[in-house]
Amino acid sequence: MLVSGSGSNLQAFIDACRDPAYPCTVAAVISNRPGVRGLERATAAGIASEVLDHTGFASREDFDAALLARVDAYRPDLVILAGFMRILTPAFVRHYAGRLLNIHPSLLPMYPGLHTHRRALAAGDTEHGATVHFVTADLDGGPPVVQARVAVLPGDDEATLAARVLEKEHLIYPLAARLFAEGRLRLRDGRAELDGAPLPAHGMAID
Ligand code: NHR
Ligand code: GAR
Repeated sequence: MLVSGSGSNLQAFIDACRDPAYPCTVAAVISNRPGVRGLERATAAGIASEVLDHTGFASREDFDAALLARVDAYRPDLVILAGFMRILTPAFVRHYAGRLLNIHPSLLPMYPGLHTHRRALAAGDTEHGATVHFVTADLDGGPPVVQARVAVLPGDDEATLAARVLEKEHLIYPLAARLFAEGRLRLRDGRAELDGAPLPAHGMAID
């Protein structure tokens, strides 16, 4: 699992794993930023963790090559980006094609990139949400797997809206990983499939 910050999505997985019926385990947590809460959460849960500080690398390619080597050392079935804030190179994404998931805090394809809550508020949207998607070289443009909506309420600011979206993230991300672990979810010919049938363009809707 790759993190850059607070790791509340990591925590949702740690909590899901307390159920013996949950079919995933978190093999390791790698952060590109030292000292973040996500690393503390990993330690507290007895999960191996590492820091790979991107500021120590001359290029994105060099950082991603080192990251790939560290990730591969754990032989993961699935690589999960959870609040990971570095854009990954096409070489990294290709290496993990079909086994790399991200959660993005918007109703993709709306608002790829950063500051999604601010942008949804500025646009006057009445709905917002989060999307789990397979990662491709197209930033936040890979095939959606699961999407959850929330209402934007009068008086919302970035913090209140982000908190409402995060609650949904904590439900849909462990769900998506479970479907993958059960062999029900896969990427085929650039499309996300559930039980052998293509998912809708926005992914499975969870409300
Ligand atoms: N990499 C690829 N190739 N494709 C995706 O879809 C990716 C990805 C890496 C991360 C997460 C994504 C999000 O959910 C993600 C999806 C970081 C940035 C960004 O601009 C944008 C989107 C996402 C993550 N990062 C800056 C950069 O220069 C750094 C910003 C910072 O450090 O605060 O890498 O939102
Ligand atoms: C989450 O809202 C996640 O969707 C978002 O950052 C937050 C991380 O929270 N991801 C991105 O914006 C990726 N660019 P967490 O660290 O508490 O899981």
